[in-house]
Formats: sequence, C-alpha cells, structure tokens
Amino acid sequence: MRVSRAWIPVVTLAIIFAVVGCERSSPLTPAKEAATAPDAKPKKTYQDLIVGYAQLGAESEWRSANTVSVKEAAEALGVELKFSDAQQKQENQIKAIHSLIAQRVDVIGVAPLTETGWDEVFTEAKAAGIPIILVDRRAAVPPDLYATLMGSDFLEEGRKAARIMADLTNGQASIVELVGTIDSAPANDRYKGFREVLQSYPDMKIIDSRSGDFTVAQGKEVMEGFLKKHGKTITAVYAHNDDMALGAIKAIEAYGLRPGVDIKIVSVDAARGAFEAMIAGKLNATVECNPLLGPRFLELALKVANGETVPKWVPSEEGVFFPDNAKEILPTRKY
Ligand code: GYE
Repeated sequence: MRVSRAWIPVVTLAIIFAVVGCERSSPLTPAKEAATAPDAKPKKTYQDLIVGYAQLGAESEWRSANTVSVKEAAEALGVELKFSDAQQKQENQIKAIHSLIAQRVDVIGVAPLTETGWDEVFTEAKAAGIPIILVDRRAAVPPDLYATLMGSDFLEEGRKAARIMADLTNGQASIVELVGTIDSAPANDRYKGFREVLQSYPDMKIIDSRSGDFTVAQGKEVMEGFLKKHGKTITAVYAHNDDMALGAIKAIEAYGLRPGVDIKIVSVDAARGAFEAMIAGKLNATVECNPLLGPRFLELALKVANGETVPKWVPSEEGVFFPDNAKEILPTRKY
C-alpha cells in the first residue's frame, strides 16, 4: 500500500513527460492532426463561397445565355460571384484571372477563348491554391492545372452536323464552312468531327472554309465572300454556330438565293434565333449545345472548394432540332 502511494507522483510525472515530450518530438500532436484533417474542416456552404467567372465575351446568343445562367444561379444560391467579360480577347481574360487570384476567391471558372496560352496563368492559380474549373471550352493544359471541365462534346456535334447534312443533300453537296473562333476548342472539334463523317461520303466536298469568329456580322461577311467566289456552285453551308448561320442567311438572301431551299444550312447551338429561322424555312437543322451551365458549375465549385473529388469531365446532354416541330418547341426554349 505504502509502496504504491509512493509511486503515484512518479507515474504522474512520467505521463506528463511523455505527453510534453511527444509534442516536442513530433510536429503534429494528435489534436493538431485532427484540426488539419479534411474531415474536421468545417464544410463551406454556397453562402460562404466566393467564385470568379472569367467569361470570354458576348459574341453570340449562346454566350449571353451562358452568362445569364451563371449570374442567375449565383443569385439563387447566395454565392458571391465576381464576373468579368473579356470581350473576345485572351489578354483581358488573363488579366481577369490575375485579379481573381489577387482577390483570393475560392474557385475560378474560366470559359477559355482559345485552347492554347493558359499554362502560365493557371500555374499561378495553382500556386495560390485556387482551383480552376473549365466551363464550356477546353484548354490545352496538363490535367493537374484544372479541377474539372464541364461542357459539350464538340467533336460529336461536328459529327451530328455532318450526318444531318448527308441526309439533307442525299450525300451530294458542295459545302462552305463558317468556322468559329480560331484556336477555340469548339471550332477545332466541330471542324474535325464534321470531316470524320464526311470521309464516308465521297460526293460531299468542302469547297471553302473560313472563320466568322462565331458572330452574325462576320458570318455574313464571310458568306458574302464565299458567294462572290463560288456563286451558285455552293449547295450547302455548315456553320459552327447559329449566329454565323443567321449572318449567312442574310448574305444568301441579298445574293438572290433562298436560304434553306437553294442552299441547305446546318448550324450548332439550337438557340432561339435558330428556331425562328427554321420556322421561317431558312435553316434546315441545328445541333444542340447547352449553355445553361450555371447551376452545375456552382455545384462543382462548392465540391472542389470543399476538397471533394469530381470527375475530370462533366459532359452535357444534347439533341438535334429540325424545322418540322420548331414552332411547338420554340416556346419551351430557355435560350
Ligand atoms: O457554340 C458559340 C459560342 O463555346 C460552345 O461559343 C461555345 C460556343 C458556341 O460563341 O455560339
């Protein structure tokens, strides 16, 4: 009895020593370890989230709908959104990303104007610990420089456009192509996907191809040039977006031909303007590309901010539309 009592202070001291000693020898005490473990961090909610969105411009109906979708989703969810419009200039977009890094936002969404030229600024974001989410367009960077890409399968859109064009022309056509913004992911893939399918149709030829930068004005201008050069040889137009198709329609009418009849036209996006043109019989088909990415973008932003794993690509689901039921569908279209 006496012996064990005598041991009490010794044992107590030994325990204190062990605990203190342990703290000195290891950089992480069990308590600190728990505080830095991802599970123990308080999860952010939408209301805590500050998200940047470096939009590329306002060149098309698609783009305007995409901007509205992101802004409305942020408003509805209570996310603080820092939005910028680069007016179709990569240098402006890079500046905007620098500013978002300086403001230490939680996540940066970028719709990259072009595929190339992003390594440096994305590396800076990574070094600052700010994840990048690619919205809509791909960027040619190593996969560790972005958290996820959400958007469409542009290659498949190009293939769909070619299959429709083959049906419309019975596999015989002299096609002019209105290409999107040079070096942009949708222009690159819609170009490739279309040609892939055309390999099975020897009598469908692309007789000319030029960029109209995804705008109505340039679509019209480029189509005027095509008509001047090739005249009535042209039997079909493949436009990488609806806006350029709408510009081409104006040019074809001014030239004295009937768009949709004398010259078949297929475009991509399925925006409201395309439905109106189909109802008027001037556009033969449009391949859907969904710009309403706002809610999904912010859902992914929250996950990424909380360190959750997300898929590297979140594709959109999309269809194709034709004039026969365009009138019934138009009122249901949200962009
Ligand atoms: O098709 C076009 C826009 O990146 C998918 O950009 C987007 C494209 C869209 O200007 O209209």
